[in-house]
Amino acid sequence: MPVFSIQVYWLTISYCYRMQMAIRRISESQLRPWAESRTSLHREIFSSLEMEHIRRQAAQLWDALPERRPSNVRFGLRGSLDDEWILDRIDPLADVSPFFRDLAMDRRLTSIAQECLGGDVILMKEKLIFKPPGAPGYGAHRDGAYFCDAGPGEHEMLTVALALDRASEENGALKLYPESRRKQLASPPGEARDIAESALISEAVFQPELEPGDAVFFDCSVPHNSAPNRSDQARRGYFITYALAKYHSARSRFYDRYFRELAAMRRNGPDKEPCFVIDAKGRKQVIDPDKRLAWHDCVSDAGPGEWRSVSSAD
Ligand SMILES: O=C(O)CCC(=O)C(=O)O
Repeated sequence: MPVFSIQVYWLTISYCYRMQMAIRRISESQLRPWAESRTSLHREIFSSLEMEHIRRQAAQLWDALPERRPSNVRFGLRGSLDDEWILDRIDPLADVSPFFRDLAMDRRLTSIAQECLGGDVILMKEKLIFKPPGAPGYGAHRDGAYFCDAGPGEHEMLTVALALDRASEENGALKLYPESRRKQLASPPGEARDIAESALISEAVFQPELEPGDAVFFDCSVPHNSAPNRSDQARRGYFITYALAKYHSARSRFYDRYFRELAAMRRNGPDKEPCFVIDAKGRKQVIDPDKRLAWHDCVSDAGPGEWRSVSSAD
């Protein structure tokens, strides 16, 4: 082998080694208690039988919802790895799906949320992320940067990510950085609410592999991100955010702003058609780009609404 090639070879090996060393993974057993890390992992909250039913309900809801088009801000619109626009989530869904509303209020979830937050909670927001094959990852951010305007402080809300499908590194499982939650981390240009990916490169990452029915809880100060789904199956997760019950109008305050912001972005943004959706059977369909909807047309009559609080007496 010529000397030059040997040098390149060693440089490559040592670079890869350094990058490997730079990624510090926190294992499940190393995860600190909630008070310290504001992150907590719970296995098998729901049984496999229950999860089968929940997955079926998710598939039916996705295929049944009308108005599934990019101008409907209820659906998350994202650029796929193939450079196409896809709809990858429903946010919110409690007003159109009694099943998912009841699931978000299930005592097995709310009791953990109450214990973590130290008081009664309300359902502040929820979304069903489908993350079909080829869907991009989510950029690094703290939920607090997006949610705090609704009232609660970042330690007065938490998000639970309930796995509907197995979540792994390959299909873009959630990555959390609990040890970095108090750090000032640089933002990327143009979005002060996000965190530059480069700021997290040497931070300790907690990326639990989740089985359906497992859930990870984290408060709104914990930085997180995820990679694209590079597998050939969807990686669905139900992300539910609870807030302390004293912020009883946090839900409507949050969604009011969220819908307005998204509607403005989609109205003024570049032409996003054609747009595709992957149906529950994995088939790709083009979405008909007909009339645009105003944000208030996108939610049912009940609207995202305000929700009764869940008290320990429930
Ligand atoms: O589902 C994912 O891949 C990540 C979602 C996420 O980070 C979020 O919704 O805040």
